[in-house]
Amino acid sequence: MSERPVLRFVLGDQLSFGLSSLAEADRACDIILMAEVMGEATSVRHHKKKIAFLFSAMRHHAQALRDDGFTVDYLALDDPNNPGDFGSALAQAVKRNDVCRVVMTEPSEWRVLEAAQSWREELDVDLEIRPDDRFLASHEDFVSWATRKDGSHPKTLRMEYFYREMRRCTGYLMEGDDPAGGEWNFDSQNRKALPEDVPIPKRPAFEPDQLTRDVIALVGNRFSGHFGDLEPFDYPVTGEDAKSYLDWFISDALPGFGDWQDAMKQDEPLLFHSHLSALINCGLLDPRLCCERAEEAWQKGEAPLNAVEGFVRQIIGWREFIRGVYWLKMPDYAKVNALSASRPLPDFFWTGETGMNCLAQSIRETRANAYAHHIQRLMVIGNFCLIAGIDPREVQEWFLIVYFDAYEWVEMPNVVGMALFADGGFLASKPYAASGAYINKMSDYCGSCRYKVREKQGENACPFNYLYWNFLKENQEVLSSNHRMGLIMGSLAKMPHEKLEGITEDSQRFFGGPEMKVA
Ligand code: FAD
Ligand code: DLZ
Ligand code: SF4
Repeated sequence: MSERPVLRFVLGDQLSFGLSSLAEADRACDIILMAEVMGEATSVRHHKKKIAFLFSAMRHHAQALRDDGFTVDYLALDDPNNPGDFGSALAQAVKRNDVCRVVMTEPSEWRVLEAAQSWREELDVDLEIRPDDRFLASHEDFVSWATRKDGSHPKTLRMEYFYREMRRCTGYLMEGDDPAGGEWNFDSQNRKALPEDVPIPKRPAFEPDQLTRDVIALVGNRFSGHFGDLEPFDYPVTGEDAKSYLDWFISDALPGFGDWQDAMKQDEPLLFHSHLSALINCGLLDPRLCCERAEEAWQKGEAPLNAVEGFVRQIIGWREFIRGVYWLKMPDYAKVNALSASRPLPDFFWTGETGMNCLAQSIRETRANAYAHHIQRLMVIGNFCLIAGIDPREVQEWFLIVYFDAYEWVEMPNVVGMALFADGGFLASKPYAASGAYINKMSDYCGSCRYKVREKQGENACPFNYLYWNFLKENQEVLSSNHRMGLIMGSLAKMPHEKLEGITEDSQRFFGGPEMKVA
């Protein structure tokens, strides 16, 4: 009698050979299920380039698994028998392949994990859900770090202390028990404005093959109403191309990553950022490999320590910390709104049509590339949403739709915790609120803006200038108790009444004006 196969269900962001659900898989017998489903592609109306990237990466990964000897049951979106959701696709595959049980790696998102738990009850075979050990810290590791001896959680968590633990555990950039170079964090060296004459490395383009072209045609047909440009499409979509892209980053961009990490430049969407997040998040690249390659570059003298430490911190610090906070705080985290922000998201988030050049640039680049770098996300788009008091749920949905690295586990804490302070400071010690002066210092956007960054009041003044003070005023009660805001809240308290009135007037005019139009 032949053995019944085990069905190994691999989700779209689990495109890794070392996946826990594939451990001990029997290539001769077991079956891997992968499914493109309408329910996921429309759970929010994802950017066209994001869907194309993920479907192409999924199809290439299925092929790579087959080349490695696995049998893959791949359900394409346009398969006439595609039921359109994960649960039904799984139930059909269990029957079709007469499997004895199902194994999967834990979904990265709460919504999908909840659904998976319900599939257990509906299937007539066992469903085993295994931890996702592609992350360096397990849920238990994070909870134990974030919990006090008496079992309670502190009111705030700080990434820096978690990061030091991660450095100790991984041994990355350690010299015995001490951090390499004598400091844990070289961020103070990483805030330089970008001089005009610094050449920007050119990101390599990957020509779409037939498989990617098929996906582009499919997405063009089925998702034409979704946000964003589908073409040109030149992203890496295979594990091999992802590694060669990492090689490029390590040699060409990493050396400048630290110095100009906070800089922004007109028509330069990438600068020295890695563009690796989508590749890491969908599983094509291992985060450990990225850190090891960066450390090796430092050891060989090919990249300075401030750059390498900054990059490693983003991956073993921020990325892991963000994921820990998501699982610690869900499901309530989705609803937090500590500052009671309630304004609707203005239309220009979808059109890019605004006189505010910093926002127009960042949103148009997002529309073209399904990517914006961290400082555009945090200090331009996020900052605007914070100081204009946009409803966190609307902001969250926008961020989940538009970026090709966006999955709820990473998008949500970054939006509600880091950018909007909507969790009341659990994740960030103070709001990342800034006036136009910050954007002007870190970019060349203001030079070609219709607004005047040095003007504080009136129709031509940079809106970030008066919205910043208006935000502090509107949230005076909550923010006055934050000790890191002491100095600025003191200045607000001392501000002459007429000046404050002018700020309120400008802000009201702006909120009621064309920039904030909602269809
Ligand atoms: P780099 O600047 O080159 O950084 C290197 C790597 O570090 C990234 O590839 C990423 O894996 C990791 N990293 C850096 N910062 C963070 C962070 N704050 N959280 C998690 N990982 C980090 N990142 C996502 O992956 N998906 C999202 O949906 C997402 N949404 C965000 C929303 C907002 C409002 C903000 C402020 C940040 C968001 N980030 C998100 C974090 C960060 O902006 C992106 O990871 C980064 O811009 C991706 O570009 P990169 O690969 O060029 O990053
Ligand atoms: C984001 C996304 C999209 C657009 N489509 C699919 C899909 O068709 N099939 C799939 O397996 N995953 C997709 N994903 C990712 C999921 O929405 C979700 O983020 C992951 O399953 C993690 O929970
Ligand atoms: Fe942005 Fe203000 Fe500068 Fe215009 S002037 S680019 S709105 S910061």
